Amino acid sequence: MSQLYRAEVPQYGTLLSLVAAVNAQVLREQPDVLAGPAEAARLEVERHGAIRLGTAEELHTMRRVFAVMGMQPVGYYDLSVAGVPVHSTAFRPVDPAALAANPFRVFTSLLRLDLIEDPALRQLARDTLARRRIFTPQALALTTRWETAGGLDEAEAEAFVQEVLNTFRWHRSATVTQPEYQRLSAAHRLLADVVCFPGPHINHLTPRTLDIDAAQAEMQRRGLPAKEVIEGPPRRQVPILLRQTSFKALNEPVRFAGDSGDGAHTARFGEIEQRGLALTRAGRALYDTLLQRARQAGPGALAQVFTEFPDDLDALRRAGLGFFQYRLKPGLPSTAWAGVNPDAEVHTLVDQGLVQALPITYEDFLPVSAAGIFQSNLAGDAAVRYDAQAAQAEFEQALGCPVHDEFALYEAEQAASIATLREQLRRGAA
Ligand code: OOG
Ligand code: NI
Repeated sequence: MSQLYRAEVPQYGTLLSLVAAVNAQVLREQPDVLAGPAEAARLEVERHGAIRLGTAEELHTMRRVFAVMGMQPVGYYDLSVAGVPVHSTAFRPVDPAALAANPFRVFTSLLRLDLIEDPALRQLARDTLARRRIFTPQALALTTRWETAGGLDEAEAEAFVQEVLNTFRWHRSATVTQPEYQRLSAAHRLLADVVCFPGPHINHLTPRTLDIDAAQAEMQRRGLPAKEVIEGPPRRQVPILLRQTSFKALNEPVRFAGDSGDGAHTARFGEIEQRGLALTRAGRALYDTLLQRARQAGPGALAQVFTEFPDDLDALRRAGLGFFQYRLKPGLPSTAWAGVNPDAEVHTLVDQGLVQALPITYEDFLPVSAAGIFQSNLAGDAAVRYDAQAAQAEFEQALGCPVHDEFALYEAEQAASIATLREQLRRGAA
């Protein structure tokens, strides 16, 4: 997919090379910046991407297809509150070993036709979407084979990847006439993007950078049309959650159906992200409160408002704001923990110098930031307001299963590391 996108969107290649240069510079200056060898190994492959689907059936099949690749739906994001008529999840690996090998995630949105007011337009969208098939028959057959046989052999797996790649390609030919495109686009540009094409083209890919401020400056220096502001928390000593910025979508030529003319569409862009510590529910609540306060205070208030958020790993851990993996400090002689209470509080064990706390990286997304990324790529739209409710139950019904609760996944990872640690201490102490 990365090769495909680089070929189709040349600016993405520029973005990759500038991110690699910035990361190399950071690693020269701060060799210990990554949590461990697993983090370092995955840095080069680390990406996320995004697609937007039109129907419940498409989402349902997409869930089956991603399952073949070990990717499961995590989190529910309601973007209607930000004027974008979709709700979303992220497909990603969930177990720590799979995440360490390759954490590729796909932010997947489903159009909410219930938020489109004009019934005739809603019908046009529904009818157009009902006619398209976004998966090749071979992709569907291989997905079914994986489900029934419990796996694919090497050749089938290779064929599966090639077939599924077709779903994410860009199509120059729209499935609607020019006047239809214009009606849909006038209601919401996102509606046109989802409805008017034969498939859910991947609309961006996002490498991970270790210094997003430097990468943003470098985008501007190299003439990429960068978004004005970085979404998410401000720059800090200890990065938390996720910071993101993008270059704006390209204007791409489109041919409309039935010889109704040529035009242009903007959908595809490039993004960069910097990931940091996964926050507990308490940490996230503090983040949300401060973010809201900063937005009310207006541009430029972010850094000042966030001085209230502890910016030191020990403080974050002691305050219960972040998730950590705990492990025995490597290289200690086994006599070091003789007489240590295996059930002592982990913070005590850290204080005694026996245990290390490694920050767990945030693998998910942020709804306010995602809305900012959407908006900056739907150029020129007046802000739309929806009087909508989150609709997680409907989303999960379309999906065919509940989404994972992201907090529960981090909590389980932290708890498993503590259980292993206590087991080791018990054995050492015995
Ligand atoms: C998805 C935008 C959200 C992110 O990184 O938060 C996103 C889209 O534009 O379809 O990718
Ligand atoms: Ni993104």
